[in-house]
Amino acid sequence: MRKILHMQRIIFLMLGCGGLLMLSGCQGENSRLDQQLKDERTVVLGFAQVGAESSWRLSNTQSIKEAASAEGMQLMYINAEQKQDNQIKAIRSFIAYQVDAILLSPVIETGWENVLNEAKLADIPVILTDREIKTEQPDLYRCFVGSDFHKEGKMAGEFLKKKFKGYKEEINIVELYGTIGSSPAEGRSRGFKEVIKENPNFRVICSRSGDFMHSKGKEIMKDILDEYQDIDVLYSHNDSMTLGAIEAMEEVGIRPGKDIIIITIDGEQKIIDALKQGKVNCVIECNPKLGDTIVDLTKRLLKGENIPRTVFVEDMVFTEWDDLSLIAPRGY
Ligand code: GZL
Repeated sequence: MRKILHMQRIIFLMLGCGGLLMLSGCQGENSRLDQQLKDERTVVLGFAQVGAESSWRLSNTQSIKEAASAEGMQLMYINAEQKQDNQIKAIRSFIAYQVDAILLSPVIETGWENVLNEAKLADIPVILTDREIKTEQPDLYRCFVGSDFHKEGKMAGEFLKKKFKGYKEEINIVELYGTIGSSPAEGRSRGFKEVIKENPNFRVICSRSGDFMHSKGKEIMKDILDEYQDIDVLYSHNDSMTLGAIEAMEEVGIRPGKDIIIITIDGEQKIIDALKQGKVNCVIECNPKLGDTIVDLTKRLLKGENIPRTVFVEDMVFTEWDDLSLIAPRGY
């Protein structure tokens, strides 16, 4: 009976999520589903991903898919296209299907109590991957795996202090903000401002959201360059927006990395190449390859082991002062 129920749930879920749902490794899913029906022990994970907005995100998704596949876990991946409603729908579908665990990268920090309480009532554990939530109910998720965004912001501020050590003039800073209300954008902004406030000549003259996207980063930087003539620094919350901003600068004859100092976060290959070309001055890495850690923690959780509440991954800093030939290929 349970096996038939299993098949019904799979069909329900695939219909329920429309085109957004992809069973990772879709090729030959019928044989895979047959296998799943045969093997009651296959762990099924529901993964509500933010979207596909940046190279970082694509690498993060791939890392989780590969790690789940390597462990023989079935991963139901849903690309929420940066909409919280899509993630909430996805979580409800995972609950209906009775997945073993839910992986959630919450597009923004708030608005999760109702649906995560439904997961709790269904006795389905939730692991937060990459981004965090703000809640008064700590038992809504079991673990967060990702970067320390506040620390990333502080590292960006520390570079700026070093870069302009001894300067007395006013330093005008433009901030390209990530998705408003997301934990990476909030943390990166807070950490950066905590550090630079120690230096009275640092001034953030403009802060606008490019939603972590290349196209919006370029569009907003164009507008800012029209409005402000005396920009010394760009602090950008991710490389996709930075690459768009560099295009906007070069289109009007501004030399990125020279006329405007650039600090950016993620560490994708294209931005490391720009650092090597002198177009960027500091790259704060945000490691997207969380898959192995997340799958290991999920396995331990499902075995009934206690797992840590927070697992921060290590992030490196690459600056114009480093031997850039030592940077290994980034893979994203
Ligand atoms: C950070 C992640 C951010 C990346 C962006 O962990 O949530 O979202 O910095 C991505 O590239 O869009």
